[in-house]
Amino acid sequence: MPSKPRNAVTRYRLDRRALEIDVRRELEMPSRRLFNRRILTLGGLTMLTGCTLVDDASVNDFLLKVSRMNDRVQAWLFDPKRLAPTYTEADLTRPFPFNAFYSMEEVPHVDASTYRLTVSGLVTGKRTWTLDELYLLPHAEQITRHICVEGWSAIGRWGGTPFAQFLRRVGADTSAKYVGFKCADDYYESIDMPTALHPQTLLTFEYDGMRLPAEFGFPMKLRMPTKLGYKNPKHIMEIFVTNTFPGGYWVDQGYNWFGGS
Ligand SMILES: Nc1nc2c(c(=O)[nH]1)N[C@H]1C(S)=C(S)[C@@H](COP(=O)(O)O)O[C@H]1N2
Ligand SMILES: [Mo]
Repeated sequence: MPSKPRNAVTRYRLDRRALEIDVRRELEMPSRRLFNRRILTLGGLTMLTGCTLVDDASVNDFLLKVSRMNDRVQAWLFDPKRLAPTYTEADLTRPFPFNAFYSMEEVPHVDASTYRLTVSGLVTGKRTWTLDELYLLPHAEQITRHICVEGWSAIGRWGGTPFAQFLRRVGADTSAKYVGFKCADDYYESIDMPTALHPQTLLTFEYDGMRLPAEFGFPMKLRMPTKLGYKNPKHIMEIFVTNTFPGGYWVDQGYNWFGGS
């Protein structure tokens, strides 16, 4: 189990509503039911977290502790070999929904000719990559379901390179805890190493057989069918390997970090 990202927790502003949504979601997930039935009663949780729910601050603290506890439980429940469901062409959702923390008009337009992907942190191959170099990497495809916490899901077809192979290629320390992402908008994300190495985690350059359109994350989106939508960064500019908890755009506003689907 990864250790608790303690420092990160106290640093961040909390969004009470986001935390409540998170806790409610956790309670409803079938994969958590065993865990839930045993201890996920309000009384059980206050006991486990050592919280007293006397004021807003303590409710926030409680919800955040539940969320961090769930990070660890999810990481522990995560089976690195279990595959998310895949679908057929006939199942594709058309049109595929766009989502970001801004509207379609504000989508970043990354210039393909000057674009460089930076790979940094705990890797032996610190360098930048051009798109042409990235397009030569081994190719894989998936048709999977993207699930957004805002209440929609959609089946899409993505093409790109298996992320585990890419990490090995750049000499990543795969015993490190996190892989972090910086994006061309103000978005950032981080994931656990077992998910980074999962066989269905793809660094994608294509959507439905075409170059990834701007709104879906050109030049690349990390696609993980084992994680919720917000964990899948678009417009990736930098990938880094680290043991220091990097947080994420929504996580730092109170969303659950592990974000398994
Ligand atoms: N760079 C960046 N990546 C992002 C986001 C964003 O706002 N910026 N939004 C996330 C969320 S909440 C979702 S649901 C998906 C939406 O991806 P789509 O537009 O391809 O459907 O992107 C995720 N990755
Ligand atoms: Mo989302």
